[in-house]
Amino acid sequence: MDQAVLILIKPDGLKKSLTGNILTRLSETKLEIVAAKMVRVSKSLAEEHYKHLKDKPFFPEIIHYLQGDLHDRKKVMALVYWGPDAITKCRDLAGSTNPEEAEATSIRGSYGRITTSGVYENVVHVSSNVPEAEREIKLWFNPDEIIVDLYGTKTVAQKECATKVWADK
Ligand code: IDP
Ligand code: MG
Repeated sequence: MDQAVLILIKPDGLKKSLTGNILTRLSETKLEIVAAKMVRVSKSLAEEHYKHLKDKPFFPEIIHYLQGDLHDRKKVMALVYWGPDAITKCRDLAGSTNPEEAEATSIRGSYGRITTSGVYENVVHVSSNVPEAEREIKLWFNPDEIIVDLYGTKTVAQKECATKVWADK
């Protein structure tokens, strides 16, 4: 069954220059990349993304982590992969949440670490199931940033709104 999955290359992955390695590993899945962008992560986006972990003791730390505060890299790369069994394929390649328990050949097993304060710095995020993937993709992307029609859309009329465009030379 075709599925969509949100992948984030987290700030530690960007700081360690792992983008190429991670995308190469993910290309083993033969899935299609249907959206990609760099994102500066606001506190509210990070909190909404991890809202299911709100009550965990490590919640404040992972919000700082996703925002790039721990790595002086205030950005993540967000991608949507699409194709047969995309979620299982990408989660298998990513490996376990705890990088010390992740298979050594997995992305997290190869590149992740646990900080002295106990945060699992595991270089990538991968959606964990179909409803979570839909929730996360809708949180990180607008419909017109994705090159296939994944979910239902509607057209809304905008009242006068200011949009940034390129300045004349
Ligand atoms: P996942 O990323 O494998 O889906 P989640 O449970 O959704 O795992 O946790 C989100 C992120 O929070 C993890 O990727 C990791 O960075 C961090 N995290 C999860 N559990 C722990 C923990 O027990 N200690 C420290 N950090 C954790
Ligand atoms: Mg998760």
